[in-house]
Amino acid sequence: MSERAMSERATPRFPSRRSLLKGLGIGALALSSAASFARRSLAETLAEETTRLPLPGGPDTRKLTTSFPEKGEMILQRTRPPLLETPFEVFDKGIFTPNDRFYVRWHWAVIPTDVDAAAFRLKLHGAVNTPLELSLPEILELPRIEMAAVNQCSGNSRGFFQPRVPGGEWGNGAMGNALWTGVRLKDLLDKAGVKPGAVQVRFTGLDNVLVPDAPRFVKSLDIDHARDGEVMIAYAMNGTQLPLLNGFPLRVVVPGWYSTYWIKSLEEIEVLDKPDDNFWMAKAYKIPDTPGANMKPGETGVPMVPISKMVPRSFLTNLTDGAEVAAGKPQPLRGIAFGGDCGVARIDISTDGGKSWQPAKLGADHGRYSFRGWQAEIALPKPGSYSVMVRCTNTDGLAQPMTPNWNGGGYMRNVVEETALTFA
Ligand SMILES: Nc1nc2c(c(=O)[nH]1)N[C@H]1C(S)=C(S)[C@@H](COP(=O)(O)O)O[C@H]1N2
Ligand SMILES: [Mo]
Repeated sequence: MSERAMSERATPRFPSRRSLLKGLGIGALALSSAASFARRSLAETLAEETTRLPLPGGPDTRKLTTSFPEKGEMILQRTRPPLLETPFEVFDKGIFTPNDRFYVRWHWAVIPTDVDAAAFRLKLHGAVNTPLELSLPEILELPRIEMAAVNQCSGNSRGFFQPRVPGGEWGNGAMGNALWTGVRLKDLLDKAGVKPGAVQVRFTGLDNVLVPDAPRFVKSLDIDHARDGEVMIAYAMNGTQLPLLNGFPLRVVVPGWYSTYWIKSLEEIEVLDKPDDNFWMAKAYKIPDTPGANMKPGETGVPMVPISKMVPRSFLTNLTDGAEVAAGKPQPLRGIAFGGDCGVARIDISTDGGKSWQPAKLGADHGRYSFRGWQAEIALPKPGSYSVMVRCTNTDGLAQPMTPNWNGGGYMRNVVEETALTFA
């Protein structure tokens, strides 16, 4: 029996939630972590098919895997802890990225492989009047919000950096868009009563380090950000419970910010009365404090700041690099875009290297943090090679740059994408 079939058949550990969820419109939210790991050997996992994903200097191909619980075919970057990339063609199929194709990234190898939903408690403590320990049913009873938002790794597209930089060598598939359902972090903080003098809120998940001296992966947000009414604790993704690998049973969603802050399998929220100086806040995930987080390779003395808001991006999804299309006929183009920390104002297309641009038609608006579809048509009368450029300008007036940024972390790439086409 396949792993998917096994996990679908497994008995939910928490059957009473069904009545609780009636009327919430989340029928499939089973609140059980029935995913199963390690049914295949590592060799089997590694011996699967490959896909083309050329990076400057190589490799040109990546392994595909279907061996991870609750996941369909994914690009295998690393087995343990799992780094799974969404194959790019998935983004052509819709504005929402299906849960079983949503990318996966964990820092440390000890990740939750089974969560007892009935015993699970979310703890909220620190600089609060009343520390809380909330069960999942208690959380499900709180006012519920829903929001479409892009989850993108800070290092999405890192593999395209030149010169290359160390880290997860992602193509463009370390991103995804989902409809998140959950509760406002603000409501939880208000329930506990934040004490005066609180400055930040720290999130810790169920994952842990393998070597005892390593710093657990924890991240913090400033108290005002945590209380903005948009930061949420999500228990559902695209209408069903979170896949275990994407943070079952609860994860932080920080709309418009890079996903490093979106702590998965959230177990603990701590209100801090001094700024968090742990490794992951003070040392890691720092970017040059320059426009576009850009610096020169080897440059020294560049002031660094924590990564935060996302920047606009756009992609052509119906044609891949090197595709052959018919000359003299209208050629439909379509794709996806997002504004970063605000909406998409416009998408423009160029077939002459950026000299002239034509506007694309925007698809349905699912909110400013969501992917937005776009469509256009080009007609190139003569056979030859052309490249199609797509540029997003967000509602703050920020447009994608024509030249790639560079920094040692491989963060925040958002150069205008170019797709080479042959018209024959
Ligand atoms: N608990 C926990 N949460 C985490 C991480 C982690 O290692 N542990 N990694 C973060 C990073 S860097 C990314 S890119 C996203 C990835 O989210 P996903 O796996 O659901 O796509 O999770 C974030 N939340
Ligand atoms: Mo990330």
